[in-house]
Amino acid sequence: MKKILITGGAGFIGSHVVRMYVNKYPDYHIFNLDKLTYAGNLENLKDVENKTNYTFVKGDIVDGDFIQKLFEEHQFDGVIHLAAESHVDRSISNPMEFIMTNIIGTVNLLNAARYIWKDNIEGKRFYHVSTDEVYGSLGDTGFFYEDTAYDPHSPYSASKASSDHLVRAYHDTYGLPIIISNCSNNYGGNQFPEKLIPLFINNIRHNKPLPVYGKGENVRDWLYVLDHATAIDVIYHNGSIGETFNIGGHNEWKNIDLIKVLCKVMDKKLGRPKGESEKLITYVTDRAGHDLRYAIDSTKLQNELGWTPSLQFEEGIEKTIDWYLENQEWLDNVTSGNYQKYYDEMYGDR
Ligand code: NAD
Ligand code: TDX
Repeated sequence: MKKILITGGAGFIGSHVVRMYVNKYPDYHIFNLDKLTYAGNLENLKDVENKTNYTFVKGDIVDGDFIQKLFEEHQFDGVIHLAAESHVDRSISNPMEFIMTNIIGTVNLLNAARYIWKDNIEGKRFYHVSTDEVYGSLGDTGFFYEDTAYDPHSPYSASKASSDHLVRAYHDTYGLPIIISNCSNNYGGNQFPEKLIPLFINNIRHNKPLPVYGKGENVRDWLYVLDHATAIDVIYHNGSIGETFNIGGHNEWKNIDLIKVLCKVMDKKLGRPKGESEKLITYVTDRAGHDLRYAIDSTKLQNELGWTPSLQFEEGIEKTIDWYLENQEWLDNVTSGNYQKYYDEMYGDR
């Protein structure tokens, strides 16, 4: 039985990847390693927690000794590395956590994989999940390609860029069998409501202001989270060692236009008069170093590995809103306590 370590599996994207792997590959044993920060939530995985091919391990990737022992004990055949501090605004107020987890944590995993695979790399894989934000910001036109030069602007994207470079360096220097993907903005169920879409769905639900940064003119390329999970699966199994793949939906939205769609669909779902939720839109101080536009060209992934996104945005956003409305208890649980304190610090003066 192959042993696959998925890091950050209790988070948003990780939980969808863990579920897919546990159900799709009964001949793999999936180990989910997660520190359970504010963003990690085992409720996301209730439906797979009793499966015989699944094990949860609580632990911190920053703890190098612990990681080394874990790898020695289980002799993993593959790693899919998603654990990270992932929210740009938090990286602006507290960069150090991002440096520790995203950079040091990644190097600890690379060192441990290098150590246990030193005599045999046959069939082994270290898959590093990264973001399009490493490429920086685009103007009104153009796309990010796999060979676009890195130009990160936030502590978050700089820490992810740094981890990408280190992963590549371990391939070039030590021959570690790595693969990297850089994906655009994900949306879907189980996303912590600090990111734009679940935050605004939750605020509309509570009739709270919708804090639009700047003029709302920044553009993001949105991909449904299950399409990202499918891409990870295809790349993990069929991508060539040492390669990078861009993942994106060719689905660009100006923030303000996307927010208006959210408001319209929420009005319909909540039985509110047309235009009611839009009244909650509040323009606030822009995010520092706010990237104007992200747009991914995923032609390589489509041509070489045959992956395409399965959902149109209109369908995906409707499914997403339905998920949050059907899982209001999940939303209430994650928005209490710790999160509330963070929220007040973040938006209290805006
Ligand atoms: P998330 O914040 O929802 O989840 C991160 C998970 O990592 C959490 O479960 C958390 O507990 C865990 N974690 C954090 N620090 C840890 C540590 N030190 N040790 C062990 N576990 C730790 O993030 P996400 O949105 O699911 O993103 C997952 C990955 O995908 C990240 O690497 C992120 O950079 C990348 N990514 C995200 C997006 C997006 O739109 N969300 C897009 C492209 C790439
Ligand atoms: O309250 C808000 N108001 C607002 O206008 C928030 C939270 C965001 N925004 C804007 C900022 C961005 O232009 O919405 C856009 C999306 O913001 P986020 O959801 O914070 O995502 P982004 O900064 O684009 O980064 C996301 O995509 C790439 C993820 O958080 C990263 O983890 C991923 O790597």
